[in-house]
Amino acid sequence: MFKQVIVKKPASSYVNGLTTSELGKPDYEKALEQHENYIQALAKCGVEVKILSKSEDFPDSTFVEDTGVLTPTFAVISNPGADSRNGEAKDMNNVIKEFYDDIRYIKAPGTLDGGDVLQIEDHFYIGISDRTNEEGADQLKKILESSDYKATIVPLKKFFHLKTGISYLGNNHIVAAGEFIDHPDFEQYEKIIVSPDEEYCANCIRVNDYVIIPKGFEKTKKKINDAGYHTIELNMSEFQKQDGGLSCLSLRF
Ligand code: CIR
Repeated sequence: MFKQVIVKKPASSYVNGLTTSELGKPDYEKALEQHENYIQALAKCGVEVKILSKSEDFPDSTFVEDTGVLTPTFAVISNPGADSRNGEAKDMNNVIKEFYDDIRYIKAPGTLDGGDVLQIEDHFYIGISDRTNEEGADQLKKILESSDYKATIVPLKKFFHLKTGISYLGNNHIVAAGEFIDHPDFEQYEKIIVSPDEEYCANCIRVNDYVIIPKGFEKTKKKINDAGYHTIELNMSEFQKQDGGLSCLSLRF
């Protein structure tokens, strides 16, 4: 059960943020509208939403997930792997202090993006990607294991972040795309398989009684509904253009 969520308004500099997609430049007004709908959807899920004001200095800072990893008892402030995003973690540290007394840190030369961390019950999976290096993943693994969590490091082959291709819904169900469909680390879970043409839908978030999914992925939506979950669909077009998905836009705890 999540009680609290942190989000951050996109700044107008958002349209100049990092991306590998070829979907075109985001429309800022549309991004603001989609972000507002995201906040409304979270509120419908019964969480309290803390909305941080925008920071023009950090174009990608609306993707707050990358700045931390939150557990019920302690927080880990990450050390984001992209130079232009690294300072976002410092800002988030000040916010997290309002909620947590116990805060740990990923330290250089370790880098880690929260988008590379997937929690499945008491087991954390940590992706090694262009943003999260081995040193960062090892640091997080040690922090988690010292608090009796399990942790597995998963080197990524193609996905941008670990959670770009896999989500956990609860009840042993994962939503998996691409390299995660047959991945040995995830074979013990019951899979909702995402077809290649719907890959963007592999990043979805279970928030209490709902699974929030991106709009327009009918096959995956049906599979998630058939597995017994209520879905809320959101148009994510302006975030997809900057390589962002539903999980990236919030820290949930
Ligand atoms: C970036 O390249 O860092 C942003 N444009 C997208 C970050 C997406 N975050 C996430 O998947 N957790």
